[in-house]
Amino acid sequence: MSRRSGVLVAVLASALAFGALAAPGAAAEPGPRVLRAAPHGTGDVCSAARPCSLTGARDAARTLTGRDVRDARDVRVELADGTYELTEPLKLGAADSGRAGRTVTWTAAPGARPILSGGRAIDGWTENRDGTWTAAVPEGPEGVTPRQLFVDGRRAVRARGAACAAAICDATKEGMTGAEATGIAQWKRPTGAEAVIKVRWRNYRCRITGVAGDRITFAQPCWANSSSGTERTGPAWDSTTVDSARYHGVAFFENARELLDKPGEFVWDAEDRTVTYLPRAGEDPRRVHAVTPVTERLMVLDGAHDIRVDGIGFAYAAYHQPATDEGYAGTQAGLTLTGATGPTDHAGRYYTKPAAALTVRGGRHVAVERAEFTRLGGAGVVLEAGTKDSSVTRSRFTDLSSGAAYIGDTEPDPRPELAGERNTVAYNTVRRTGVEYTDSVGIWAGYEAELSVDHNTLDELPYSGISVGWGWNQPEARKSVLRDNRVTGNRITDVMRVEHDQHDGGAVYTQGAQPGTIVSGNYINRSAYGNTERDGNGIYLDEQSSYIRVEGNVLTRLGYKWVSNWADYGIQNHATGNWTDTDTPALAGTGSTLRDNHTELDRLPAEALAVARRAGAHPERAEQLRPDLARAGRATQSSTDGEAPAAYAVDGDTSTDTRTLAEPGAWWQVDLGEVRRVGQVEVWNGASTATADFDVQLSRTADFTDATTRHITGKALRPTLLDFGEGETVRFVRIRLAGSGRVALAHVLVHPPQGHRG
Ligand SMILES: [Ca+2]
Repeated sequence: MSRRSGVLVAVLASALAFGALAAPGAAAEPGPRVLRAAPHGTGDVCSAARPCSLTGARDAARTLTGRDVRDARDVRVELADGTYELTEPLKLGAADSGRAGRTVTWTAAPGARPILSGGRAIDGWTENRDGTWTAAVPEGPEGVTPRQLFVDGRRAVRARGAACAAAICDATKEGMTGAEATGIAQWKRPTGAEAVIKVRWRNYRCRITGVAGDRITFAQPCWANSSSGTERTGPAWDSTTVDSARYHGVAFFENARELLDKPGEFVWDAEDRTVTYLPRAGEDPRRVHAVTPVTERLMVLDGAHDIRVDGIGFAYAAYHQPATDEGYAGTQAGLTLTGATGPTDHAGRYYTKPAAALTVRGGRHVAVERAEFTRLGGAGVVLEAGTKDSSVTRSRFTDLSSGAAYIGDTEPDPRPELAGERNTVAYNTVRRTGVEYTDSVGIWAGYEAELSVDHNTLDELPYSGISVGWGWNQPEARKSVLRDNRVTGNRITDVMRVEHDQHDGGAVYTQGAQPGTIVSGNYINRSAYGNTERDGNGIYLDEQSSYIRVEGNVLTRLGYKWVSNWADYGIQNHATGNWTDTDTPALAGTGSTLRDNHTELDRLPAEALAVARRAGAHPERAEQLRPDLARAGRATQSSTDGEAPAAYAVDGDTSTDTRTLAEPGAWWQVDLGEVRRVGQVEVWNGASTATADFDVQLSRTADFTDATTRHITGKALRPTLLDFGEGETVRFVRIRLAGSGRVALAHVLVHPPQGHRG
């Protein structure tokens, strides 16, 4: 194309875009004014041939939204395909908003998948003799301090070492011991490393600042905020600090050259300004595309209204706080305690949210649709500071260091303009979030009213799935704006994953009195799968959660209670018409009820399967339960300790446990009544007394002379699964200790082979 015709096309396109060719006097509604942006766009024409930058398009849009109400038009900014590398966020405010009922839409051009990126490429890798690669990291204007590294899109792991038990890494308010035993005393640069600690639902990460003999000290205020006595968390919360009795050691130290020993790990050296990476098989230093997140927020809408953000990707946004001396003193759900001082408060009003790629503050009618959030160092999206009537829908969140969506604020009784109201999070897919900050949740909401969390799919999460409400019954929090929230039709699978060692959560978690709130039609399958602690609840109405209805949910394969309302000050909660394969003790909340629930199921009825399949962002298959032959059998055990009879393992309720006396060869068994074909046995360990190092025996005869025996080393899980393929033809199933001790079991299921009725 000649230069001249190119200019002509540009002029035509821009004329079309501005609607200048519309027939004079046409009665039809004028179409939107269209502006176009591209990754390398410049100037202010904003046409297809001469696209603008993002800020250029924003500034051009300001002149088009119409200063005069009669002149108001919709404006559409179309982003061409490609990666928009941002060194600062794209900021939209009141001046960038739709006026007089009009909307400003930021959208992907037809067929395009534009991505806003906060990443910086790390290249110029050189190979070292030991097989690692090293690259120099340039000083960026905002300081490039790689905390995450993505190699060809795949997250590398900050080099991490082994766990260190509390007996060695003994923590106090001043720091901890263990420098000698862990080898840290000999590390070349221990002050680049962090200790990663998990206590119950909390996660802590503090950088080492000094090593003296066996003693290690940490950055402040990180360590002080991770310790007891701050008076800035709940009164009972000092039982979950790093210096508490519940601290059980360091999960791992990370980011030291001495820890770099597994393919896919990297280490950042702040003194040399280098990244060193141990490549995975098949990676070539001349060809890989390595990216580190640098820019913290990619899009910030502050005081904006009537804006749609549609079809845009957000990648490689950073979250700087954890790399500073603030570190990451996790309080709950991905929020942290920051600052060396702060108001005394027990209700979590001053906790700090994680940084998010897309931040909406004080928004009105902001709609985020079909966005893709991936490979982030922090969270996906935050709607806060009184954002109302706004939504995040049909978006995908994958591979995020923190949670996907944080909606609302932590002030229980804000001024009306600062209250979060009528927001919607619906039809999103949240998968593998909380990769680094394992206390974070998929979708969090603070003090919201009329919030709808509907038909989201959440999968593979370290802690709770959806968390709505705040306050822990503290006096500061009892008067709150929480009300009329809806958690409906979500599909939540594989949450509270065992390997992350975070406890005391659930697929759906609530706090606070929330009149009019309903949790219904959700499909929840597998929480704390394999854990032996009392943790992985289905729907967890924690503390003063009150006036919440739990109706028509399907809850299967849970580590603990299908619904939990343990506090007598969590009042008037009502669970009815739910389907589950376990049972739960009566709700402890004053005036709370369990009524007409379908419990202890070993098959889901068609109605429950239909609810399960409908849940989530897309219809999906639901896991049918397998028939249980043990349920109709006769259970016995070698002895019984107190009120813990053998029948508790075949009662269909994982919250009741059997228990024998401590004795040599203690056993529990079930007689199926007749010879049956057995394809699988599930052993669910007792919740408070664990069974370990035992044989599972299948036999045709009561004397077990012909038994098939499998030995399990270590503790049973919840559950330990034993597969017998096409099946063993047997009548008795026994669990027998190899040594001396107790057998304590929550549940033993005996299934026919897949596809058999037994
Ligand atoms: Ca039981």
